Amino acid sequence: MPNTSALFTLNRRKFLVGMSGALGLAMLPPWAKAVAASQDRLKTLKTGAATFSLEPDGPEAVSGAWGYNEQIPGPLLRYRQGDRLKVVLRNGLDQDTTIHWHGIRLPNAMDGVPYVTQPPVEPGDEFEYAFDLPDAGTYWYHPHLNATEQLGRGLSGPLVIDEPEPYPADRDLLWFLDDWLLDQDARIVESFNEIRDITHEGRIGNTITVNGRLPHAIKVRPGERLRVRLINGANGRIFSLTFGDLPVHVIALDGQPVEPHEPDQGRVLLGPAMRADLIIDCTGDDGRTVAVEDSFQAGREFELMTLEFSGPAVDRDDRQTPPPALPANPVPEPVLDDAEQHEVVFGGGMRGDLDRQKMMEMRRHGLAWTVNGEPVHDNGKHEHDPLFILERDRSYRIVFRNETEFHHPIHLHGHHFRVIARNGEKLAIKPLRDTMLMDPRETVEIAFVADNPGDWMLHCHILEHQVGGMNGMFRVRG
Ligand SMILES: [Cu+2]
Repeated sequence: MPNTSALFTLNRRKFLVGMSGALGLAMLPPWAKAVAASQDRLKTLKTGAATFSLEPDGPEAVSGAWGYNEQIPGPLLRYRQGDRLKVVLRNGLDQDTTIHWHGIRLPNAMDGVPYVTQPPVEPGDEFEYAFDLPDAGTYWYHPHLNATEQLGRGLSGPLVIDEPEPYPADRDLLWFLDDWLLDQDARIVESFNEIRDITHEGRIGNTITVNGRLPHAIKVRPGERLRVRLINGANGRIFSLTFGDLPVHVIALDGQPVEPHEPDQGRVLLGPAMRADLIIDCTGDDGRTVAVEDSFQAGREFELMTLEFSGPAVDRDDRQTPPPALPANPVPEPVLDDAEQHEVVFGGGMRGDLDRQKMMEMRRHGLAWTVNGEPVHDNGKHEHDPLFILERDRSYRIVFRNETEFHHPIHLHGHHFRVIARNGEKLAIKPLRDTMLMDPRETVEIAFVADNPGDWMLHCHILEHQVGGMNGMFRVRG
């Protein structure tokens, strides 16, 4: 087992107890039940205080959390492709909120960005979201207002849209990953928007959860083919996951189908807000255990989940390898030949290129990052001009230039884009995404059809970077 001491200082003991406790139980993962029971569609999401235990029936509850319908993570919303989502948001917080439906291609008025697409939902008020769901896939929802605190306290949940035909896997699992900054009494540390987090890699928690629980073991059958939907709901943490020697194929990224392929160097890299649908073939015999490990930070590796093989083997003779592709969603394909190009340059942060005086001045206002040379203050008042204005239904190339020493998951609202090149090298597989993780100093080229009119946000999804200036808007003329 890798060294976990750096990460689980607080919960290491409980974590180990939890692991050994889980080993003896033949239990279904909680999400297997939630998924099966989710067809009775929820109509209301109410924000408010929530308490949750890091272990099932654990005596110690996390305090200071906020949830939708008192659940951590929020309730699984599950629909079929083409369905209409109708959700009333009731705000039980003592501050404004909204819901952003991350990755859903929806009308601008439903995008949940305060002052841009709707007024903020004030305490005690409600707002009805209603829109069609054009794409199947794995998505999530969360506030788009005071996001560092509201997501940091737990407001976020999964949204799954099923393909018309069920995918041929034995089980469909969902792992909603999150991290929490807790003190010794399992209280959420209330130091949101710390300048150190803003200028570095965001707020990184000291406690990891999968579906609101500490890392734990689940039973799998020998030979079982799992579809695992990963969602990274953390404010700032990036995951880099390995799955022992099990055959793993990526079949979707950010909800959008991709040609099934083995992850690059065997690692699934997941920045904040990013999703991946994996097919994991549980090769091996009864009694085997395989660790799913994170090793994004050298020296801070930890075990995220454990797969315990038990029971009679699943017959795998008729299995296709690689696994079959998901049917494509109706996303328009950009035509690159004469596509107009725009560039967005991200700067700032610790050890960046900004001059010292500008950095000091920005810091005085809680800012550390620039978009095309200036910080864009996320004050919720929509006082910034669009970075670029696009004509409806035309194809565009956007070049993102990362002139910083940090990773940034850049998210575009209202559209999915093809990632076509990284550092000038054309990609063999050009995934459709809504969030692209840029490496430090990397240049990434994307392309998309601007088919959705409105003012859309374009920002880093490390929430402390967004609040620290790495934020922007682009306009698609209707
Ligand atoms: Cu960032």
